[in-house]
Amino acid sequence: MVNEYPQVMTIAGSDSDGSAGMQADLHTFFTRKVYGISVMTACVAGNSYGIHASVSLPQDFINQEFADIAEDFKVKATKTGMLADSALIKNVVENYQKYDFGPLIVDPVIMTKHGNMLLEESAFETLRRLLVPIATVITPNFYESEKLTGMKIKNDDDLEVAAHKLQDMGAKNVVAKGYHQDETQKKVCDFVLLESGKSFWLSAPYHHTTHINGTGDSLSACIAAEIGKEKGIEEAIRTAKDYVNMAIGSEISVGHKFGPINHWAPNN
Ligand code: PXL
Repeated sequence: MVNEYPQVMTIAGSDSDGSAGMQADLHTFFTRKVYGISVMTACVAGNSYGIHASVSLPQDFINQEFADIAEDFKVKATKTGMLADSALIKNVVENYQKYDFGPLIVDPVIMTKHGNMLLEESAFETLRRLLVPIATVITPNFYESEKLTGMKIKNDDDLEVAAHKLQDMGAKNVVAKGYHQDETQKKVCDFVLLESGKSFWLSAPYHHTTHINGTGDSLSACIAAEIGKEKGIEEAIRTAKDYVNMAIGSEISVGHKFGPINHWAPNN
């Protein structure tokens, strides 16, 4: 009996403060009861005040990470996070296509919530051309939907149009996350467009908290985890929205400023 236990992979950057990136993915995998495998692409030095340095890992090293995982494990679903630059995106796409790592959930990470860039602007086109078309599920936030589609999104109708554009660009299923910058808003509503053409809105309360680091990472990681357990795509997306909503709603006291979400909350 080899490789029976569901294994799910993240291809992402390490965030030294543990709140986002690969660490948030692994927290999510752990609490969703899948075994987490990780290809590290980059490392970010930071804390709850912000990000202060970042480096990309050498391509040869990343190739070896992929080869070692492919040789030994049975990955049932994969997600991407921070891919830093164009060369790294190309390398990751080549490696993903070389092996069988299951469906791909793309979190098109461009910028942190606090304005630090995690993807070079010159790589936006590579993201559009190479990664969006192979996404089983793509989970852009509001800003990323604008950057990927070139649209200015002003309302719910625009978000629906953006989701359709992303599907036209090749992503099979789209979770276009809604606006959440307005302190007075009561809800955060995400638009979901499935491969079948079915679409619906998912809404959750807006939480007044500074502890939202890792929200997007955890949403896409939870979708990957559920798909890794052979749940359907719609169920995986609904579970992930509930999971992240509960994790945002139950603050843990870590760090002085912008803290993490609470990955234990959904299991309490
Ligand atoms: O949450 C986006 C994100 C992704 N990946 C890394 C990060 C962050 C945000 O801080 O540090 C490595």
